[in-house]
Amino acid sequence: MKQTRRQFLRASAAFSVAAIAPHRLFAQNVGFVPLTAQTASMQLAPEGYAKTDIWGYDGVMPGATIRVQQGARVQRQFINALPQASSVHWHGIRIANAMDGVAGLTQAAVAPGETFDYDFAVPDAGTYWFHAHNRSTEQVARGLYGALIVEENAAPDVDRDEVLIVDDWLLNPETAQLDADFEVAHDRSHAGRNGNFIATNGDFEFSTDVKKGDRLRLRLINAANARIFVLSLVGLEGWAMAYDGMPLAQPVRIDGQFPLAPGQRVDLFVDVTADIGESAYLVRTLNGENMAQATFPVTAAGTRTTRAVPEALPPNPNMDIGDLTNARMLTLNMEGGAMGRLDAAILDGERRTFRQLADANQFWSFNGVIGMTDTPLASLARGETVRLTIKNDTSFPHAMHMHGMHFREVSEDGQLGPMRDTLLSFAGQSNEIAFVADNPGKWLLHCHMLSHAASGMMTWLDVA
Ligand SMILES: [Cu+2]
Repeated sequence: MKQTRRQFLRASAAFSVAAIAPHRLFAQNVGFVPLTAQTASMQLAPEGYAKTDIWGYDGVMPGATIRVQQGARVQRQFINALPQASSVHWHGIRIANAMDGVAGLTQAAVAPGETFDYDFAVPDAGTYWFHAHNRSTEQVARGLYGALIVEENAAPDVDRDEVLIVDDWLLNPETAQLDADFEVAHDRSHAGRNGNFIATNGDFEFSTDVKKGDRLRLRLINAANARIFVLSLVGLEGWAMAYDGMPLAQPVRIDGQFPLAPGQRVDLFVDVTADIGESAYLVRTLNGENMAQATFPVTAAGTRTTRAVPEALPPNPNMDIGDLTNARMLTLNMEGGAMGRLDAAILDGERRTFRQLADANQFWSFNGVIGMTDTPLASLARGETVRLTIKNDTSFPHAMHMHGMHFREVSEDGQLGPMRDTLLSFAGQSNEIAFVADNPGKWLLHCHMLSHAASGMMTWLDVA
């Protein structure tokens, strides 16, 4: 079956998930729900193509959504039934450090056949996600992720709550199998590993019926290795309610396109304004073309036709950054990559020329250093307020993710922006973020373009 790339992207056919029951390889700890990373296959490409071999939690991609109440505990016995060591990171949760799941920093990678008990409280309501954090470029691309939804204790006034995980896959158009070279130098030195097949919740023609006038909560999560989704709404009047889990003080009306970088989430409230018999859409714009990222056929009238602008979601605890006057000032210079200006940087304690770095398949530096070292970017006292300037002296955008703590962007006039855990920094930009180092432990700070993280863009903060 020969198709052009575009036809492949657009092909339409029925779709069904082949859910494979998890193997019960291991005894289960009392109270802990098993979460098994395992190989599986699913009909990702259109019918007529082969099923795609994936790695999934409990054999499905995305993994089953974990939904808990704010303040509850999450207890999962991670079971590694993969042929490769792995670990689970709970992205955006202000978590106890030992549960953060960063192989090589907060725990050892869990070997094949071994288990690890994750046990943590979720202090903040909102939209979070979990994903593999060992050899992430490969393991997330193979499908090891799912949504972690923390519900407000007072349910907001919406008719529906939908988790929409957007992702792309790099598939061989003949075999529908994932390109298994996860260390391509071109991807690492340029924009990262971009896929040629795009879908929502693993369904390239994701569709769910709605009623006119309904208010939906759409929880968008970008699980892609590198793709920045450019999204907009058609037939929906919408408001951004939260970024990266954290409620906005005031809902922000969606007007036009908005970006969603890898690792980022946005909670939208959307009112269905399209007429019965029509469809509303979440639209992605790519190379000047608009395509349906999710379709909402309007099949009936809802119970309400007019609505007030939504009230803000209740704030999470500890969202106040306080006074920045005496904040510690730090700088992170991001350099390297193709079309960059990096002449040399430190790799494994030695100064290497950019040519030597490229030979080692390493391309990006933070403050002149490539990748993780024993020395953190900064050692912070617990409770210390920090202002961190992130300078993007590269030719590519980066999605900087801080583990364990959320930050606010500081604008040039000193205003504080929304609280987030992942900052989209465009080429040539300088962004300042501020945060309170209130969570003790070793916290990774890295680019969520996973090929970039694997080729240099990783450091960490030590909070004592
Ligand atoms: Cu990057």
